[in-house]
Amino acid sequence: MLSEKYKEFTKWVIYQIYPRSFMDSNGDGIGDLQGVISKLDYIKELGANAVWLCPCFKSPNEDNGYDVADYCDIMDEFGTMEDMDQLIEGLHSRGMKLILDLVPNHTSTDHKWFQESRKGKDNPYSDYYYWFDVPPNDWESSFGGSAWQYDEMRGQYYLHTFAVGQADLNWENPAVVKAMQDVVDFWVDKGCDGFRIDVIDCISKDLPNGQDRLGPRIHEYIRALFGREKTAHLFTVGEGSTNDIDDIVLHCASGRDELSTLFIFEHMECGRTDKFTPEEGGMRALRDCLVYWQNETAKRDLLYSLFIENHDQPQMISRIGNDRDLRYESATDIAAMVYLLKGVPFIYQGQEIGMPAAHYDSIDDFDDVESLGAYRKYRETLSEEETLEKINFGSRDNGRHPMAWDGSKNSGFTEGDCEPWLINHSRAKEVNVENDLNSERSVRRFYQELLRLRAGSNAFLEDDFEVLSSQEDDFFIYTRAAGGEKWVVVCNFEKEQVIDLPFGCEKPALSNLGRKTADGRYLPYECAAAKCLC
Ligand code: TEU
Ligand code: CA
Repeated sequence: MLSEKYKEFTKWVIYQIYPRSFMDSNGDGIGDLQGVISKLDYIKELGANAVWLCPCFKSPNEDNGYDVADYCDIMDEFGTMEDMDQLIEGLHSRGMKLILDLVPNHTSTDHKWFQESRKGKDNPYSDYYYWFDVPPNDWESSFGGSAWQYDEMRGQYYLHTFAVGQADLNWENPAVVKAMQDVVDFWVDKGCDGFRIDVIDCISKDLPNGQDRLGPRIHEYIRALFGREKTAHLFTVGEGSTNDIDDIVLHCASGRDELSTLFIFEHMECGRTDKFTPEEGGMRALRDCLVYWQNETAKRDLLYSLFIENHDQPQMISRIGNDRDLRYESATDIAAMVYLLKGVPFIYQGQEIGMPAAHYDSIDDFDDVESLGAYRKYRETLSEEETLEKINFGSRDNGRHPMAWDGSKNSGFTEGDCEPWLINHSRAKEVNVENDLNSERSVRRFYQELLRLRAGSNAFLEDDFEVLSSQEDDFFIYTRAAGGEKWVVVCNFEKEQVIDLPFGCEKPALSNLGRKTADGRYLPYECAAAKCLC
């Protein structure tokens, strides 16, 4: 059984916002906090009760805010601290929570700590980062090239696991631990209810001798941040890279005083062999992956994070569904597969209108530092056309185009004459909030109904989870139950087929194509959830 605290968190429904691309309030082509404030009712009406904001702190934006230059100040383009206070107030007055994105592994090289540190070995900030006369290993940056960068001023190399402008902090230095605790406390005092923690598994390193990137002191550092009296109530979701259940237990078991949950990314690989290469059979793969993690986390009373997309991933429906003529069906079917399971739902902006992946014919239309690095790498061996195919398939920009609110020139994202900071989504004229709401088949209305159903019955929060389909089936059937009430969820895959059930059911309370019965002939990507008569 989940602990009481974790069970409470399964009632949270978290809407993830990429502020740069969500809503621009002042016509400069860049989304901002006032834009977010103007859409709080839109988010609440969806059925979400929490917002996770991707980093909104001062930053030169080499990696769109994941290169923080001041953790306790707001990015100029996004607004001011007054705007942030107003946002917190706007959320809390609606009974909603705020989750901020903490980036403890690295700072921007513009951060004062780095600017001081590079001045020399006797500077008080000297040991805030990893400095070596000669790179101690051949680690590569996640965005391509060496992870070691020579700094002229200091005359030494520093470590950057990500972009050159993202210098890794040295957590071995107690002053760094203290500084990051102060950042957390600053935001807790402001009313922040939780954190998503960027690459949390990276913060401990085995340098200079170790070859493993994941160092031995990780648990100690996480507790220093979140195992304190002041922080124990927070909801914390770590972004890690582990798929090892024992490792996840050590981070997330209740009583460890570390994290509430970790994102497990295994299902992101469904429908691809690597980030830039597609693979068949994605729906089956997604089902099997979800089943595995439901069972493993339930056995260990871990809180699981239910997510389909985020700002680092192209849209799932384009990878494993049919994002052309069955876009509505696949978007809603995948939502039913995932969000009626046990865990905390996260919904990424645009997912609620079935936004597909975008497509462009020129590399000039891409911005993301990872995509540009991958482009250079693939271009060494592939043609321009083959390379662009890969970049379109895997680019992080897919989820970062301006949110499409309507079909106007700049999709209702900005009213100014400025071009949006990133080119409009290539399908924004067709797929946008206005069109979705005007359609008989609205993905957003389906999400609303789904979240209402989920919030309305304990069956969707408790442990009881049973799978009725087999791995050979091209559909997914599972049940959820609590307190004598049992629900069945049926999600068909690509083929039209008859699906039988071993028990009778009420008329489906949720269905993407208006089904009258839970069993019988299912169209491609048709789904239903119904109360069982057993
Ligand atoms: O991403 C962490 C991470 O490991 C990425 O390399 C991720 O696997 C990649 O984006 C997938 O393509 C986090 C943030 O979510 C990402 O936006 C940042 O760029 C990165 O950390 C550095 O802060
Ligand atoms: Ca703006």
